[in-house]
Amino acid sequence: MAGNCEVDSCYPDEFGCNNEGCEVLKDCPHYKPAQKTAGEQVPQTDADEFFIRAPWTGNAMGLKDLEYLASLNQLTVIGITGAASAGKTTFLATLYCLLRQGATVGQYRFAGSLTLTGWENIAWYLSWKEDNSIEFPEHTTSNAGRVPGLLHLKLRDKNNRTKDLIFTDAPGEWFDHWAFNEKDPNAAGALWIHTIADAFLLFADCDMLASNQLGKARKQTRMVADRIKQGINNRPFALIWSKSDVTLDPDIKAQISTYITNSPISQYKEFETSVREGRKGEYHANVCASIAWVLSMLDRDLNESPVVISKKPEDMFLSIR
Ligand SMILES: Nc1nc2c(ncn2[C@@H]2O[C@H](COP(=O)(O)OP(=O)(O)OP(=O)(O)O)[C@@H](O)[C@H]2O)c(=O)[nH]1
Ligand SMILES: [Mg+2]
Repeated sequence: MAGNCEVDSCYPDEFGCNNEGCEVLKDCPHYKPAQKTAGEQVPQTDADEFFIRAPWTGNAMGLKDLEYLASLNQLTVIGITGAASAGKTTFLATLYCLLRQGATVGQYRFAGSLTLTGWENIAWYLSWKEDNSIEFPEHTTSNAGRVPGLLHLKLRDKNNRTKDLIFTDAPGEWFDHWAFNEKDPNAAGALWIHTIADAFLLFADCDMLASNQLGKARKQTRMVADRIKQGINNRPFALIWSKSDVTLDPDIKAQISTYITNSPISQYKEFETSVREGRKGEYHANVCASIAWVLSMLDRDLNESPVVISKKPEDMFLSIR
């Protein structure tokens, strides 16, 4: 049961009724307000039962919200994958901080987000603190609110073409389970991401690979890569060497690269990234470049838009003569 509703993925206490659309929750056949157990008082106010909420809170989205968003725009879902602590959430926070400072993703610029609070929640850790220190986002847990947290970005280019991207910020444990057993119930979320994502970023943790945990890190990276490659078809697959500020033996990198590319992948590329900007800002540039590459690969598969002879070629409707 999701929150106080019998219907999976309906969150009446956060968004109002998603399923029946009831404005008065107590009229909803599926709504079950929290029960009092012996000795426990569940405060109940009118506002708990009579409320109309905005369709989003700005927080990371859940699956139901994805339906809402998908009904408005064509979405590109980027599956963020990799073992626990591989640097996935920090990468997303870095991407957001860079866009916030005006960085571009290829020809695209930041043009909005329905999950600004969700982005700010993770980017806050990296943002400037009085003592000039950097903190890292918290470990993404399997039981924290909605998982995977879906983070939305709208990008726009000079010709006003827009892209709606969804990034899946999932707990690394899901991929650890998935790597060992595809059918593990704890891996269902990883399987879902694999099914619906339009492209994948796999995080290889340079810090762990450079440590005495090399064996474990290498095995995890290879196993998740194998899973991603199953049924990947034409979907782009980027390997992100996360935490590249930590020096990693090039031979170890070459071994992992060779392993992943030993069977053909139609669209594959590697990027070195870090929360630190690196020499001449290369690691930060690569954060944006990895997403730009994914978008360019996905655009390659699209048909060219027809040329419209008109003063306003970007608007097909106004172009009708
Ligand atoms: N040196 C270095 N350490 C990093 C970097 N990014 C993350 N870390 C470290 O790695 C830890 C985990 O980073 P997260 O971004 O939370 O990793 P995650 O993949 O989201 O982890 P889960 O949520 O547990 O799956 C952080 O707490 C930092 O200690 C980086 O760019 N460089
Ligand atoms: Mg995380």
